[in-house]
Amino acid sequence: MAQLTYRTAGESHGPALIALIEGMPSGVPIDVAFIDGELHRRQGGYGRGARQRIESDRAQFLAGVRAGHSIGSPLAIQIANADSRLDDPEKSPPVFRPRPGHADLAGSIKWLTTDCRATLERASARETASRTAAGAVAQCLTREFGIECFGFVRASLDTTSTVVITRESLEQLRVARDASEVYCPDTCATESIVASIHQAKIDKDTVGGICEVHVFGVVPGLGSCASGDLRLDARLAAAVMGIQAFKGVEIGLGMDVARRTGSQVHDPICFDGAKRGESSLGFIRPTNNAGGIEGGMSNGMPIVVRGAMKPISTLLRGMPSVDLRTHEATQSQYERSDISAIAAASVVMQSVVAFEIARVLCEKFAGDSLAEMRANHETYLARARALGEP
Ligand code: EPS
Repeated sequence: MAQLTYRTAGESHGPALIALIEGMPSGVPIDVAFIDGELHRRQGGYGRGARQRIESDRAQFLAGVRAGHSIGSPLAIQIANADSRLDDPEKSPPVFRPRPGHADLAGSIKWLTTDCRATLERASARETASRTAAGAVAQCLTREFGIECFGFVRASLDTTSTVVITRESLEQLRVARDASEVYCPDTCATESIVASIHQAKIDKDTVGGICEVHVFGVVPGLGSCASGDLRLDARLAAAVMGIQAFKGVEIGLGMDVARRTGSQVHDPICFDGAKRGESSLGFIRPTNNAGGIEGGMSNGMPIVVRGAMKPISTLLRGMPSVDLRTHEATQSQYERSDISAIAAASVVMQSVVAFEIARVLCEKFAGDSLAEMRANHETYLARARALGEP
């Protein structure tokens, strides 16, 4: 069967966005309410622009689903764009003054044009609606294996939340996150981040931040140390860096591993037979500096990924730029945009991380149907739990 993959298509102001998912086993319940809920969350957050009042994203399944379940064929999802105007020269005029930080300059040179419009339409983070839909479908699969993904905003500018994320408190954390204007389950940090986005608006400036995703319930052995491209951490890093505006990714301690000695970094290994039934198979680690991944493979601890999003590159006040037609110095062109999309980015990041987890799950427990995957999963766990037994 095909490897689990997805592709997206669509421009920000074209008729629709598309996600095409291949390799999904049959029999997976497709929870449309959950998928639309994730699309709705992605549209929210303090600092979003006027576009979100125009759109109300919904996933329309065009293929691959029957009676609420996947049928083993490719899934095609369409999300309609209400603000469709790509070919209207008045509403979508050419952009000749590229925005520093956006795809405008590099893309217009790449495609040999002085008009950045076509580049910016595809580079736009509107495309992340498709990824959110694909990732939400992936979560319909991972949930069947007891895997829970939780994405939120950890930091922005000089505010960093110290909130502790545990599986036991996931329900409360979800409620707190969803009540936060910036999807941060920490009231003080939320207030501070909202205040800085508000100030950026006054200053005609923009704000980024750090998103974090925790994945609970992943059994050991997903991914592989056999080659670099199969490593789970490498795949997660590529998936997160593939999100528009992301400039950094960390797993577990991340960059801080370089500032500590081995004994301060590596997580001791203990065994508790009473916890054999859990996803760790009883191999308890008092710390999780590895972020749930060792040797490119899941180790049974929660997977922890952080991603840094730069501030939005469309500034109301503009930035120094040049006119591509004349090469004369000018200010960058303003296009309607957001002040901050960090809350939305946390939903997108949860989705792309979930998709990678679903992908390695399908590799390890390959099957054409959910039932076959489940059987392979149970056989593996039974054998893994029996290791070391007399
Ligand atoms: C974006 C510019 C804005 C954002 C957009 C990303 O779009 P518009 O120019 O239509 O106002 O709102 O994000 C979305 C539309 C979305 O749904 O996330 C950009 O230039 O990247």
